[in-house]
Amino acid sequence: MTTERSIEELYRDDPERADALVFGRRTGVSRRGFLGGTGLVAMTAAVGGAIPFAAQMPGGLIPAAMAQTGPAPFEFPGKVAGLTLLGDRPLVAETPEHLLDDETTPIEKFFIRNNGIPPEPPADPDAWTLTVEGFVNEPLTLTLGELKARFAPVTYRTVLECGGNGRSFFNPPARGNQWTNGGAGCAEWTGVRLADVLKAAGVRPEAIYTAHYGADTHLSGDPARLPLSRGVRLEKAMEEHSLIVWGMNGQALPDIHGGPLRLVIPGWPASASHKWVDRIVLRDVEHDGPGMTGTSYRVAIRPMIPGAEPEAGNFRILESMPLRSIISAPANGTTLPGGTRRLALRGAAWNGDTGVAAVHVSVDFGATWQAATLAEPRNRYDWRRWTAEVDLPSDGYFEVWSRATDTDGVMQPHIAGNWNPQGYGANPMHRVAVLVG
Ligand SMILES: Nc1nc2c(c(=O)[nH]1)N[C@H]1C(S)=C(S)[C@@H](COP(=O)(O)O)O[C@H]1N2
Ligand SMILES: [Mo]
Repeated sequence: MTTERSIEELYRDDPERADALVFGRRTGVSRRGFLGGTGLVAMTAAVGGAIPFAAQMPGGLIPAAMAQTGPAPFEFPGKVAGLTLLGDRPLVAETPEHLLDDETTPIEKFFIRNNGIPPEPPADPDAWTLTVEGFVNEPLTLTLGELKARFAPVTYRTVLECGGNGRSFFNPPARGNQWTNGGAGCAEWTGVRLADVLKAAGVRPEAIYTAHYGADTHLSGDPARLPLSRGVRLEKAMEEHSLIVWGMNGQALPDIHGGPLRLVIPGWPASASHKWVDRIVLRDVEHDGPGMTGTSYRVAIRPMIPGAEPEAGNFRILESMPLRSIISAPANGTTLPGGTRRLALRGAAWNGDTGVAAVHVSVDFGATWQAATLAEPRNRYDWRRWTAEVDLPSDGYFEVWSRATDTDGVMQPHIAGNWNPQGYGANPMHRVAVLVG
């Protein structure tokens, strides 16, 4: 099979076929950039330098330097200009990996994911109400002011990550926003434990699932339709890190992030972290709101053929998020002065319900790996920041790869596996191109 040969061999033997194999004569490729011309020479010219470890590059991997198009310009009050706009109705914008370089993701860099139209900000945030009902002993309606007064406040730094994060790495492309790794951020969330509020309402023994409702409206303008309504198993809702939140990074929760009140259910798809939350219903069955059924937030039970028609009954709801690592410095496409032989790297790694045990980096397409130094997480569901220094043997084109290992010893894969129609769970190693000289 040709895919087992190196890119260099492929290009040497049959440049045209190599281009077809590597860059694909298929429609999905345009979003990842297009290389005109043929051969390793053209590839070298396109990336602007020699590829010293080209012989080790696995077949079928497009050089990271070419695996992208320029970001769409993005302007939004309170946000930096460098976010990548993925959609404007509803508004969706991700944080490029190099802007996830802070210990705690600042609000101005935090990704945005709306499914509908946000509500008008209330004149008096403390008058916002939250109702808890369904399988509870005593339905409860509390104002935000009462929530703050009645329950013990807590602050955790936890990752909020869109269920579709990494979707753009699927091949063939999966339906939905084409997130790279930036549908995630790690912020300090202040609020009260969801468990405390549910207990105050009295959880009945039949309750097994939550359903979340908010004040945003459907894009169609139809008041009878909900933009999104997801929920989680009761055990997850009762975890100590599952919060009802009014503060983000020490400030009042911004409108765009669900202010004045939202849920933060860390480790699970952020779609469960309902923004503008005003009602939580306890159910005796799994929730069936928009975003809970069909192939929405669902992954294949039996692995399916990539691109195939989904088979009814072969899907389960996505719960704990997959393992991911990013290189936040240097940025993809960085040029370093000729003669640079040592390079400092920074990044972050996180996963869903367990934790990160290690991060390794490679500058030779995974032929050799070196361990990064990990900072301790502040609390469960925090990300782990990492640093490393690597040697570069010469001038030329390099790719820095990062690969996390979780506390069960499971690593990130080279490519996005377990293809599913709406593209959940893609967590390949992160790759950043650098050019020396
Ligand atoms: N009410 C409401 N809550 C919502 C959403 C939404 O559209 N409406 N989107 C969800 C999804 S899919 C994600 S990824 C996160 C995004 O949170 P952020 O915009 O604060 O980053 O909010 C979740 N909560
Ligand atoms: Mo999401």
